[in-house]
Amino acid sequence: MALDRKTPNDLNAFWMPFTANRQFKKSPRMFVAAKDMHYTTSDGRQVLDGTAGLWCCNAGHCRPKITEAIQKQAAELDYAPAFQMGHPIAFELANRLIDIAPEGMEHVFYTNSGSESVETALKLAIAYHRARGDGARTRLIGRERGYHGVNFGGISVGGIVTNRKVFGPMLAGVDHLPHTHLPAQNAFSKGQPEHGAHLADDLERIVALHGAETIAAVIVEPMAGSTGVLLPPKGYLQKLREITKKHGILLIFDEVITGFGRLGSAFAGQHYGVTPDLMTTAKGLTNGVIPMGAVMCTKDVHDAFMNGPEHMIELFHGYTYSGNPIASAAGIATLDTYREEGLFERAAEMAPYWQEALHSLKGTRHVIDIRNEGLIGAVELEPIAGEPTKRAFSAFLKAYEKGILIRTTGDIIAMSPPLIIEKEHIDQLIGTLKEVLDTLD
Ligand code: PXG
Repeated sequence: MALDRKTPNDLNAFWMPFTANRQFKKSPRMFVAAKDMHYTTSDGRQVLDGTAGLWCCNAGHCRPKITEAIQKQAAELDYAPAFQMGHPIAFELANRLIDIAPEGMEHVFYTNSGSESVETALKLAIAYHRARGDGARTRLIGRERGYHGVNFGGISVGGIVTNRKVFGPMLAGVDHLPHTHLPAQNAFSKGQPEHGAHLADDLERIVALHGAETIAAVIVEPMAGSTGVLLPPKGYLQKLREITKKHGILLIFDEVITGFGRLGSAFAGQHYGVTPDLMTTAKGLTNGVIPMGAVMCTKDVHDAFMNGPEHMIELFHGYTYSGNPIASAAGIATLDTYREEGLFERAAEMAPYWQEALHSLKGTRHVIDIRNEGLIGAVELEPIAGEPTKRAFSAFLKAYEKGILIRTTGDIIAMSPPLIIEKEHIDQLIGTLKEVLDTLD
């Protein structure tokens, strides 16, 4: 399909998110269709999706069940409020989510994105303590290199400097754990690295500094995706859980990327055997097709709010589109697709092949580390001296020309293909990436 408008000025109005706008608009890369593992470009090429869109199309593209559910719902009940009114499928989806969530998660609060899920979870954490008469617990602890979306709460607890430094002072009362990247000890680890569980002990230092009675919650990605795939060292998450529990601090897992099968279990909480008090999700919840997020929490968190007169609203928070009917229909059809096709199990089955293919890149030019877990992989490149990010961005452009879609962050290439990926796709993805790296300056 040709683009309707061809002059560069026609691309001007859309200020593209997280994009080198000027570079893009000089030589645009346009997708016009997608099916299963592939995108079709505006010049008619097939591009293998090595990233499941932006880590969200876990079941692949244009899956019939999801498409049909959206079409049907749009024709039947397009929109209905969720403030003081209900519609059945939002409840049905919540129950379905709890069915696959880690043991102990019992309630679902709907949002429209990962960023909103994070804001919701942070607010819930602070309000939870207040509701229990522990109102001094307002501090939030994030982690260096963490990504928790782009809203003010999320960038405050987040730890990616480019996402923070130009936006002013942000939330007060935030502190950060150290990140878990120890390349000197852990480079080229397959799966979880051996070293670094002790980094969780830094929480004790933070507690000693501020006083546990001022801390509401710790938020971490169980496996940090956006920053370039940093895995939790063995034992690290267990320690975080122990220390938070000991001090009455809520633990929030940001599962926006790790949720819905990416690691071979429904959620990272199950994969790593650690259950948080709250978890944030989005992306794979609707296969990325309709914006939707969800925060899940324990009975303890939820029930703390359920007091006072029954006619009173218990939590003054929510979005116009919380539990939107079409998004809910997409969510149910997505969960059906995951279940019917056994996609979480499939991710686990494919993971060893993925790991070996990925680590076959060891020794390739520029490669200084390779990391993997489930159907996630990262290849870290030696940056060009004085020009950080340039080498990986060149790799991204060349890869696209050669028919594969990868993501880069800094000088790290990240991949997270749809869970329907076949072995020959893995071979193509990794083989093409090797060709790209071999010919890169
Ligand atoms: N938390 C985590 C852990 C995320 O990865 C968000 C929150 C925010 O979600 P929304 O829906 O508001 O974008 C994310 C999003 C990338 C990439 O290539 C990662 C994200 C989004 C876009 C690109 O690493 N993660």
